[in-house]
Amino acid sequence: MTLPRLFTPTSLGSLELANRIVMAPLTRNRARAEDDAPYEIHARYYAQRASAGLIVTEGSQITPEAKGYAWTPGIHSEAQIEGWKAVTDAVHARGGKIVIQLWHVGRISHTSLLPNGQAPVAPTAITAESRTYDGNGFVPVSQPRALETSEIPRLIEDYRQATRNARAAGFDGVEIHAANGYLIDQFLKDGANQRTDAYGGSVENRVRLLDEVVAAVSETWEPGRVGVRLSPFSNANGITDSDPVATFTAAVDKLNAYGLAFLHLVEGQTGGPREWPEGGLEALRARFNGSYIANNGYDRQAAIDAVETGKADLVAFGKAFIANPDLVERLRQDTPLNTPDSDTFYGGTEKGYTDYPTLEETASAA
Ligand code: 8OZ
Repeated sequence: MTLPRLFTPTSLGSLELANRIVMAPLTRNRARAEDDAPYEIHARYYAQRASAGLIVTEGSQITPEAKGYAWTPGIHSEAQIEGWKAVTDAVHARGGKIVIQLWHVGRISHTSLLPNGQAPVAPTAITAESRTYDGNGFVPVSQPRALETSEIPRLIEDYRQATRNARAAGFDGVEIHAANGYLIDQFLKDGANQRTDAYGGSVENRVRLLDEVVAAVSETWEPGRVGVRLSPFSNANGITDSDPVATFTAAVDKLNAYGLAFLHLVEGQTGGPREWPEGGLEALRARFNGSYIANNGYDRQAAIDAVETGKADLVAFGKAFIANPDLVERLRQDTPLNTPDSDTFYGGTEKGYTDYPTLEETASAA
């Protein structure tokens, strides 16, 4: 039997990958409380998963104002860069590739998580119907304030600086988080963006922030090391759009100008049903001129089929990677998978993080 393409090497922009299985970005809320830095347990966790063709890290705030949950890591301070350097060294020592997800939550935050108790920033001062985790429990997100037009250049500069930091931390590239109802998605979707300046109103205006961020990030590093994650049809974090096919057709057209490493789509509802308007997802995928990473609810056979038929170039797995550090080997051998424990997804330390056994460990314990 020949090896399915899913398990074969590929190039992704400037990167050479050992296979087409991607570890999806996964928020785990285990950064060091005093400085939001990753540390030894993160290096161990990611190194355990280095056989993925590509690891996309958990979302990492580009500035203190970009933070929306307790204990998420940042990529804006020296301590954070140093912590991430240990992570990238550990992954590279095992032959893996790792990009960092650059994250700005926009309105999905709480004043208690932000500098000086300030309000979250958003395209428009509309409070999301969503909750966040403030370190004690789930709380409704705070009322945001609308960004002034004059603040946008500073925001773009924050993305540039985070990209420089990612490079200094030894990453292979970055993924721009433009999905799941966070800041860039808030600009894209008209349920959250009612601006009357050049960043709101028409589709052309709503895709402007994404376009400017991608331009800045790819010029700060190189386009072959930059990917973008979108969730066109997702209502995650209370976001809506009146015409996602039109909005995201315009977004993909913008992205096509850059020669990016990849486009990574959450297909349907984030972590939920794979639903979208008839042909909508397929049209977006066909319109993108680079490598396509598919995500959302794939199992082994669906991933093999998607890559075999060209529906996807790579497939990202989330929960399966939480519970299976050796997911690639398990999929290759078609062996049973460990079951993820949702009680330990968010927060804590090693338990449910670095203690899931590999096949080998399970065999030697038997
Ligand atoms: C789960 C919990 C908190 C944040 C996303 C970054 O949905 C997240 C996230 C997921 O993109």
